[in-house]
Amino acid sequence: MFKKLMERVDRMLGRGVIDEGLYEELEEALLQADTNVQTTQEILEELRQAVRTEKVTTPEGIKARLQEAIRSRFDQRAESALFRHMVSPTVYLFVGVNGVGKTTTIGKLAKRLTGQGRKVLLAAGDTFRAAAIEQLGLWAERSGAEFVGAQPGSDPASVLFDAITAAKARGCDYVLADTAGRQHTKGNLMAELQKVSRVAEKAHGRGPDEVLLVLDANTGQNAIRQAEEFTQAAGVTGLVLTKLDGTARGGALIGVWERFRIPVKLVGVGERAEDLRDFDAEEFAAGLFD
Ligand SMILES: Nc1nc2c(ncn2[C@@H]2O[C@H](COP(=O)(O)OP(=O)(O)OP(=O)(O)O)[C@@H](O)[C@H]2O)c(=O)[nH]1
Ligand SMILES: [Mg+2]
Repeated sequence: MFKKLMERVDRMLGRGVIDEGLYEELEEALLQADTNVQTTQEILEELRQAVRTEKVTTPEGIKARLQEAIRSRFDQRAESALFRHMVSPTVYLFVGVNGVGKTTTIGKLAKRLTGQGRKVLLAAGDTFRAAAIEQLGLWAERSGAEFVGAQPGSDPASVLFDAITAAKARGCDYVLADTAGRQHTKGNLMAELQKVSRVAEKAHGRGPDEVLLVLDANTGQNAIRQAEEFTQAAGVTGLVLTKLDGTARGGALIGVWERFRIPVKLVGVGERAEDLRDFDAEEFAAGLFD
C-alpha cells in the first residue's frame, strides 16, 4: 500500500508542483493505509514544514521525509530492547489467529535463547491438533529446548501449569508457551486464553511475563481488530510481526501501534530458525518503500 503511495508521490512530483492537491492526495493515501486521522495530520504538517523551511522539492526529498515521519512513529526506545526478565522461569505466551506463525516464532526464539546459553522449555499449549504438538516438539529437538506436551484435546491451561512446574523443577530460564490459533471473533476461545493466563499465576505467582500477539504482515486493516480482541482477552504486552519477507509490507502495523501503543518485540523474515529479528523501526520504515 505504501508502494502505491510512493508511486503517487513520484507522479505528483514529476509534474514539479507541490501544491494543496499534493497534500490532499497524500492525506487520502495515508488514511487508506490505515493511518489514523490525527497521525495523518501530524505527518502532513511535518512535510509542509520540511518543504517550507528546508526547501524540499525533489521526490526523493519528500519520500525521505515521509519515511522519517513514519519511522519516528515507532520510537519505542528501551521498551523494545528485549523482554523483561524477572524471576525464572520467564513465561512468554504466544497468541494469535490461525497460521500467523506462532509455533514457528517460538521455535526461532528457542533457538536464539538456547544459543545464548539459556535453558528453555517449550509448552505445547496448542492441544487442538496432534500435528501442532509434533511441530513444536520438533522445534524443541532442533533448538535443544525441553518440551512439555500433552494428549491432543487436553486442557491448554493445565499444559501451561505443568510446563511452569517442570521449568521450575528443572531450573529453566524461559517457558515459551504455544497456543492454538483462534479467530478473535470466537468468544469462547478468547475466554480460554484468559484461563491460560490465570493458570500461569497459579503456577508461579504472576501472569505471563509477556503475552505476544503474533500478526501476519500480510494482514491489512484486520490487524487492528485482532489487536483489540486479543488485548481484551489476554492482555497483550508485545507484538510479533511475521512474514515480512513476503510481498506485502505490513503497513497496518502503524495503525496498531498508533492505537494500542504495544511495542513490537520481534519480526519474522522467513521460515528458518535464523529468520528472526528484533524490530528495527528504521528498517521497517525503509522496507515500506522498497
Ligand atoms: N515466509 C515466512 N513464513 C513464515 C514466517 N513465520 C512463519 N511462517 C510460515 O507460516 C506457516 C504457519 O506457521 P506456524 O508457525 O505453523 O503458524 P501458527 O500461528 O502456529 O499456526 P496455527 O498453529 O495453525 O494457528 C508455516 O508454513 C511457517 O513456516 C515468516 O516470518 N516468513
Ligand atoms: Mg501453531
